[in-house]
Amino acid sequence: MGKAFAVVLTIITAVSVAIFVSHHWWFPEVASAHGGAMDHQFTETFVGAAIGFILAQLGLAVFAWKYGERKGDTRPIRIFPGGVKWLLVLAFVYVGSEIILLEFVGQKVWAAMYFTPPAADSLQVQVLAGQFAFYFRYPGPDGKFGPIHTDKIDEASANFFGIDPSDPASKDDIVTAEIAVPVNKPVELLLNSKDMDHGFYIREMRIQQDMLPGMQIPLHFTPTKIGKYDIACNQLCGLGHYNMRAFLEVMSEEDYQKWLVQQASLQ
Ligand SMILES: [Cu+2]
Repeated sequence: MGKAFAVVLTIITAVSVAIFVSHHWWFPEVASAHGGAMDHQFTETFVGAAIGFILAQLGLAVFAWKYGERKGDTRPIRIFPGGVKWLLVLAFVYVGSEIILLEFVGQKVWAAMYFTPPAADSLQVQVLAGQFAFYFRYPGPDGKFGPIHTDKIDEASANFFGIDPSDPASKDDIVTAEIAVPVNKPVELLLNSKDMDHGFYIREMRIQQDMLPGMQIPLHFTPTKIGKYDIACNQLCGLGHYNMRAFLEVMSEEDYQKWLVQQASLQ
């Protein structure tokens, strides 16, 4: 029984690894400046986890082969050398060192996004998530966002950000239902939620960030490819979650300026 189990386990391990190795790459093509480093890290993590997986499964197979029950075996039941305590210690060290190693090699890419301030000339865009839509706000010619007044949020009058119209900083703000940015220019998003936990995820940009009520969370990236990209909410936020999406349009500088003028005229 032990030997049969060992053989089956080895076959399952080999087939699983073969499926992963022969599979095409998981993500769509990178369209942001930091995306390459992110993919590199992803590959490293994947390979590291695969080595751990193979070693653990083969280790299990070896033990099953060697110590598995045999017909007519009257010897006493064998236990791990040193007893259960050392088995647990080994498991802790094995899993723990894998996690610490991955944290250690992965923190560089993460820190480059979250601990490095955005470029001084970044285009700032405020994002507001609510059940079940995203809205975007550009600061207008004065470069200033008026404050969000939650009590003034009113979908019926399209005041999604709770803008106070008498506030001079808010007067020129441009609110849109999709976001457009010029290519190769750093962007800093200021993420807000008005009701609950939402997610802001653009696969091609390799950005993903939760959006929480009461917090304005900054997130910066530089788009490098002109195109239209899906923005998905990736936190299950209610019955309409499946329908919560918007688009990011990366344009040439010229098209972006035209788009901005057009959006301003719609306010
Ligand atoms: Cu959502």
